[in-house]
Amino acid sequence: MAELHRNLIDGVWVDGEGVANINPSDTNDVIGHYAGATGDQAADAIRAARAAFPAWSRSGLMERHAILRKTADEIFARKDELGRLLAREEGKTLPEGIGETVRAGQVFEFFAGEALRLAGETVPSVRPGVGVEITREAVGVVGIITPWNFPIAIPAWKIAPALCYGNTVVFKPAELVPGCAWAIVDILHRAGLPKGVLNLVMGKGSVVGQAMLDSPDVDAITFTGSVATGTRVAAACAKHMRKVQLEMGGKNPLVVLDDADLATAVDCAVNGAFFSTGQRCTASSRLVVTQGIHDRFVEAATEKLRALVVDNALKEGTQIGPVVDENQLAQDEKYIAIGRDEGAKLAFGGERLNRETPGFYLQPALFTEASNTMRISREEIFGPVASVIRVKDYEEALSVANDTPFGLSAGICTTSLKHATHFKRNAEAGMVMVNLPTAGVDFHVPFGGRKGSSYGPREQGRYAAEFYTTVKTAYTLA
Ligand code: UN1
Repeated sequence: MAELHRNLIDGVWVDGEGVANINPSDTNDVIGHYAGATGDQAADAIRAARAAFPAWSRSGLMERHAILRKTADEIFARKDELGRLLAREEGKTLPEGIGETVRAGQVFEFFAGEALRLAGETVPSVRPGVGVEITREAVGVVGIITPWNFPIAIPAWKIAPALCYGNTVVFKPAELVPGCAWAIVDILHRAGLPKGVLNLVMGKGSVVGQAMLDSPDVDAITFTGSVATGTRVAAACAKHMRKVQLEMGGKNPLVVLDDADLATAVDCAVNGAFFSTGQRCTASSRLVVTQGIHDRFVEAATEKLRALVVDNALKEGTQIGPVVDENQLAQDEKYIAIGRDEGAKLAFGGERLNRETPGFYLQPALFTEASNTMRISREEIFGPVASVIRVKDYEEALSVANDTPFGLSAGICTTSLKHATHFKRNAEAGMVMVNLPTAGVDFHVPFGGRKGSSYGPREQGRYAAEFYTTVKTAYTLA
């Protein structure tokens, strides 16, 4: 059996029962074995993080900077290898995997810099002779729970700010993608993190995640994943009065107006809805198209879809990799059946595909004649499935775009400054894209949404400090 990748607890690699990590592009390919942590090991990890907190939260800025910088450098240097591991365990294409790896490096680089830019405010008091200082301090032990769809970027954008601001971490990656999580922890550990500052506990949500939720010793939890799990995380955090940050689903609209440049609109739609196999919370799953351009748009989008190469993620020329696993594929197929039953027209795709290697291949599916009340328009599918909703004009498009329980990202394709400006102001979403796909965001600016998509402070960029620090106001009589 291949080498067992173990959990890191209090600076020591700890054994556990190995679970096989399977390649969704080729189910005969076992990437490695990764130890599932027990509840007791999760408790050990939390204790270790607690013990390491006082020293780490007061550690020198240059120490934090150097470790984050070194981590960034190693990720950049190994981008091809790590990008390949990512593509192999998650199923996005090799170029997408390498791109995501570079993004993880950029996140570490950004927060290496932020460690040197910590600042507060000094203001006069309303009482003469008194001074007031406003500073930010680390929150404590942060529990990090990450999803399978961005196996390296999401761990990076949670771990980097946590460490930058002086927190200690217990990190539980998604069961389906332990490979990148293990690699990033190994890099940080070798970069010189003191023991206990970053602990890795791989394994089941019901065991490891639950131990984190139940422990009174975790001060904050940041979670990206499903609405159902996010709701449970929030309830557990409320019980302990702990800080919580949730990034959950999306049902992101891409509005296409009559005056849009057709090629731009089709590129945005196909990229936003289907790249990364549609497995992004920012995916454009609702294509809201005005009637004057509707038929031309559907025709051009279908043509583009027909030409897309769906195949093994590691194969050169593949544009869409497989779905991540059998469960997700079954969910995608379930929704395709629901859409048909609801009366939407399956204009293209939706069938399982066989390729040279056995994997979870699905032909990207495009529905037309969908309405915004159908389940396929309201519930997150999280696969390469999108629906075209025909509308009369901009006003109806905006109202359909906003009529959703979610509010992560919203896009518009138009050449009208008036409509673009109005949409930016009135879209009920955390992120708005004009003539760009709804998915694919920068690493240095805030990420997050509204309504059922997100809860708590934004992630990424300088706004990350809101979650990973707590504010102190100190008064001094001179
Ligand atoms: C992106 O679209 O570039 O889980 C990022 C997700 C998001 C990240 C999307 N948290 O899909």
